[in-house]
Amino acid sequence: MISSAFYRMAMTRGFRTKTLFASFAFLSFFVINVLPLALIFPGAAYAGTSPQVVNTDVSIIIYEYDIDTSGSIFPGKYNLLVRNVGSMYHEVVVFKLNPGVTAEQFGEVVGHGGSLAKLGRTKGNLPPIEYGTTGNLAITFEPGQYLLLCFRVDKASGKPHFMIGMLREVTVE
Ligand SMILES: [Cu+2]
Repeated sequence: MISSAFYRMAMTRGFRTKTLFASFAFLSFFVINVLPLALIFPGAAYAGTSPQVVNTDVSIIIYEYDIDTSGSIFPGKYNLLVRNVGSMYHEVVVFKLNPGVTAEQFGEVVGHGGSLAKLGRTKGNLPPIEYGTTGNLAITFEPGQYLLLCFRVDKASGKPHFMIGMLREVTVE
């Protein structure tokens, strides 16, 4: 009984010592590492809780003549992996449509040599990449309607690729 009580006491004291040490270690860590960082870069110490994560889980496949996305895109930062699995050069232009503008209207206006400025604006682009290669497209998506397009001109028909299939409408919400 005595040894048991002594053991319990020793354990309790040991626990207290450990807790105290852990508190001290945490405080030291905070004062030495976090506090100066917070003073130099306000907000940096909280980077882990801010929405700065770059999504790398969506890829885009381009070929004659289509653009496929591997998954849904939500508002946020993306580093899209683009794979050209076709047999010619292709590009990806990310165009954000103004509210109310449809893909059909975009096709009509641009097909007749109209201005892109009234339809929306370009949010990013991956310059043409060779077939069999990959590229990366870093882009921040806000809620809205987007078009993924290839403006390369088809030699046989003289038409831009987006008019013969390389146009993908994407809703971000
Ligand atoms: Cu193309």
